[in-house]
Amino acid sequence: MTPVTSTREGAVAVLAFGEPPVNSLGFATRAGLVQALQAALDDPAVEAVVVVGRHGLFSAGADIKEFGTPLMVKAPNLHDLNAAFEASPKPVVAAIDGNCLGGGLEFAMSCHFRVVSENAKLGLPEVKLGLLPGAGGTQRLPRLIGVEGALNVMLGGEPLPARLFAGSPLVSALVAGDVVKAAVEFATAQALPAAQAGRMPKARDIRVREPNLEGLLGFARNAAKTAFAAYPAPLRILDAVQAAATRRFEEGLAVEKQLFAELLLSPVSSALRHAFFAERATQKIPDVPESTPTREIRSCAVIGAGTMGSGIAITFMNAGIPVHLLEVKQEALDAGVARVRDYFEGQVKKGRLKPGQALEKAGLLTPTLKYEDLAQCDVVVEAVFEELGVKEKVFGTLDRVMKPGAILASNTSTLDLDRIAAFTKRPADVIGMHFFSPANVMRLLEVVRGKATSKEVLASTIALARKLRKTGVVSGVCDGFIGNRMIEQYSRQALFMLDEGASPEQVDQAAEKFGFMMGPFRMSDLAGNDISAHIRERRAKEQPDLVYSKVADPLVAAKRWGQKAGAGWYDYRPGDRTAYPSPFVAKMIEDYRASKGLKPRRLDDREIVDRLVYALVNEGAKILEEGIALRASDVDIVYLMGYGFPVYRGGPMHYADEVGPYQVVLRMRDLARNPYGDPGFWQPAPLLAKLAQEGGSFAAYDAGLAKRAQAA
Ligand code: T1G
Repeated sequence: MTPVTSTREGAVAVLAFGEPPVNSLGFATRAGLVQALQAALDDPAVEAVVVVGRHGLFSAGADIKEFGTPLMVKAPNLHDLNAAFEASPKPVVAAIDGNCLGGGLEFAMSCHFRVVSENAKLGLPEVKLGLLPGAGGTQRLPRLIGVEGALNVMLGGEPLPARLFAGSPLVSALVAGDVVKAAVEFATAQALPAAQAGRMPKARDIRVREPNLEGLLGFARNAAKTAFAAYPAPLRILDAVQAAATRRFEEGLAVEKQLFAELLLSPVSSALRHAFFAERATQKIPDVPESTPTREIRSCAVIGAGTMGSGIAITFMNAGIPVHLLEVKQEALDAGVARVRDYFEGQVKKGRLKPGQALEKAGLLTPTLKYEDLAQCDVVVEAVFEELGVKEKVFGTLDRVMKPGAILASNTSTLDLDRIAAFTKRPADVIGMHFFSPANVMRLLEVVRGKATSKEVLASTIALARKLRKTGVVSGVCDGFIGNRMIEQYSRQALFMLDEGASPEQVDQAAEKFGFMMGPFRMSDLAGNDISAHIRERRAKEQPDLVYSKVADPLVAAKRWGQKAGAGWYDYRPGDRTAYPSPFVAKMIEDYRASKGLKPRRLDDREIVDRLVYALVNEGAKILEEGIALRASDVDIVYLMGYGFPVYRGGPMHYADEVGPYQVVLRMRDLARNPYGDPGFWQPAPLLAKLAQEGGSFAAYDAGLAKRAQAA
């Protein structure tokens, strides 16, 4: 289908435009629209024009896939498109339904009138991509709805219900029902008479009236500097709006163009656009086409009512899926049920749920001590102790009890899923669903694909993740899958640096200055030092040659499990989550260094950050070449959504691309000169060394994925 078709309703030409999935304004659509408008202007029988998006929406804006390519600016670009429609001597009415976002709304604002469905959503989400509306939005929107409203739209970046703008020049008419029919009637009854009377409303002709401009902008600037310190776009939006309010339209447009060009080239925008596509790419599994049949999930069972189990139960309940929650002891079951109940009561207290809704959700929970009660559930998620013997018992029982076709999922965070699957006679139905704590909050779900996992079960689990409002990232089977395997190397470097002379707070501060939500030691105190110690013990047995610092052993001996124990790497005070540097820990580290004959040295922030981040990059490259992760961008999503990596840096692999694999490898050579710890670890992964040598990138590696999948 061509990007634009033109039909006639009496003297009104109706231009229907757009290509699936979101009618983005790529070159073909822009050229088609300008051509169709010109044809309408050349046709004496046409007196007015209506322009409408296909597929039930107007447009999601510029085609982000064109960014960084010549197509993005190829004439007619978005400015040409908007200028053509705004200059039309025949009135143009935009008929808006569904999403009308970004460049789509900028296009609509260049039309003379907008007839908008009451179900439509209008927005300028560019700020979420590290950009500003770059096709006149910063100049037209303040003219149509005022400075304050325009700032809320542009700084918030959210699609907003069109009814919020009813009564402003942005919405000429808010309608129910068929928006095209309403727009044609509006064109005939209102737009034409206005045009004939010489009143052709153009946003550009409206003067911005904001008596308290400086105050408003000053307040917004301070807020932006505090809340978005690492993001340049909000401040540039304020600069562009200031130009809209104080300068002529064309001058303001020139300011906007300049600021947009700057932001487009910024590393932050590159990172945010990468993250946008990376999240969507995770849903594509080369050998599991979208047409793969999936099993319907109408009910679920959760084994284990501990912190994870109750969090997983809440996750399913929030998605409206009934849950059977099983424990082996009444007391543990009661504690789990109480955790679930407290959560929903908390949601009511926070005003996120009405009491009736909370009751309805709570009604989805059926606690039980009997496996037989689970038999008819469509999926069961095991969340018991991280020990293979315990998993064996559970899966042996599930294999006996669950109906044929039930999906048997393990929430294991590190154990070998293939061995777990082998505890059953139906390994094709076994898969890993690794939730991140708190399970009902963290959006990341590692979907662990075992050797025997069927494509149908994999596709069903990825679809289930979406239903649970999670981003499912497929991982192969290895110790720690993607996230925990990489965090292991990150943590090893953190501990080595304590041995060598750093303090926990110094390492954490350096990491948090880089942008991590939490440094390694604060994160360990939150997750529980007992858990990391247990994994270290197991690993030390399974991989005796893996060098570890033992500096943390006294911490474990002293049961300083972290926040939950009121003491960990830091000291904590009752009711206060502040992490206070701990004299106990300082002495513990000092004693450990002495016992190893280590003379502490100064480590600067750069060394701390490079060792932490490049440990992730090097391990991530190994995970990629082993086929554990499908893409480098999948690894990035794991780190952005599961481990607090700064989104404005795009994830560890994107960050390595920004620095350049060549520079990363060069730096790793420096780090390998340090004799302490595990210099051999800094041997670049073969894939990383190859990219460095060939001037390649992880992004290019990902682009080659489709070809590799075909060749495989
Ligand atoms: N350009 C190109 N592709 C896009 C796109 C866009 N603007 N928006 C979505 N897609 C793709 C997406 O990658 C996915 O592809 C598919 O559409 C479905 O998306 C000059 C510079 C509209 C709310 O930021 O917020 O205009 O995975 O899974 O959940 O001022 O898409 O199928 O291959 O998200 O129904 C500003 C971004 C652009 C809007 C729909 N606009 N999009 O959500 O589907 S910059 C945006 C969204 C701009 C001008 C500036 C959402 C959505 P694939 P999806 P969804």
